[in-house]
Amino acid sequence: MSIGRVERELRRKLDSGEKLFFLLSDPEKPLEPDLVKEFDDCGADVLLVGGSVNVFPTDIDRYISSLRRLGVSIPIVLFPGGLNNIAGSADAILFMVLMNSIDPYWLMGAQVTAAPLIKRLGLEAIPTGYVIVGHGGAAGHIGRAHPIPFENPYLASVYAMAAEMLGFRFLYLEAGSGSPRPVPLEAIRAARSSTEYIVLIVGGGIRSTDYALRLYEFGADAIVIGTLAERNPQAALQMLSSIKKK
Ligand code: 1GP
Repeated sequence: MSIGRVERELRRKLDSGEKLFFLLSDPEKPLEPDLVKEFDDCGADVLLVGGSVNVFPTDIDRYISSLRRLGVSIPIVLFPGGLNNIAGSADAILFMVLMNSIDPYWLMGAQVTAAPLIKRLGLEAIPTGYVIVGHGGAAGHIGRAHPIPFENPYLASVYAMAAEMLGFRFLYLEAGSGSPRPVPLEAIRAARSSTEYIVLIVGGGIRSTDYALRLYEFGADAIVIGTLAERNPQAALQMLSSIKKK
């Protein structure tokens, strides 16, 4: 499968040494379009939309068109919490396998059901291994994950190796939205040192700029910020500008 426009642009930025910042907006309680515009103007690289149980694709399309009307130009990538999160007005979709789910639905059932829809909508699919670490939050619960324990971060390496061997181009290590603890640095190191080209995304419970910067030092390519942007947008904007200054 060829690499699409969104992924190409992200890879170009990574090749030039940039650290990527993904803003997450949950369409059930979306970030205000004006705020998303501020993040866009400050250099956020992607707006992830999704992760919701209680939305229809039409809600997501309406949200995206309100962002575009305001001049938000950042790539909008779906981060699907289920088939109900697949909306045609996005630029791309993280086409994910929840690698440590114990439920065949999240390992292959959802994907085979979603694939023809994604094709019909003409969405760019970004093949992504999704791995729940520690707390896991709602994603871990809905996805029936068997999380990597916080105490055994080295286990991230075996998922990372398998992801790369299976041909995933992205790996997303997820502590869960609103997690009391983020993914441990050692898990990032373990995943990074056992892979060659995979784009490593880390999210869940990231609250401080110091920790965000350390995640990149340990090998993350992109971090995802949701809760902080909702609760303390100024702190999240400051985090973004510190990351982009480095
Ligand atoms: C959740 O990784 C994302 O899927 C973001 O988590 O809401 O804790 O920033 P937070």
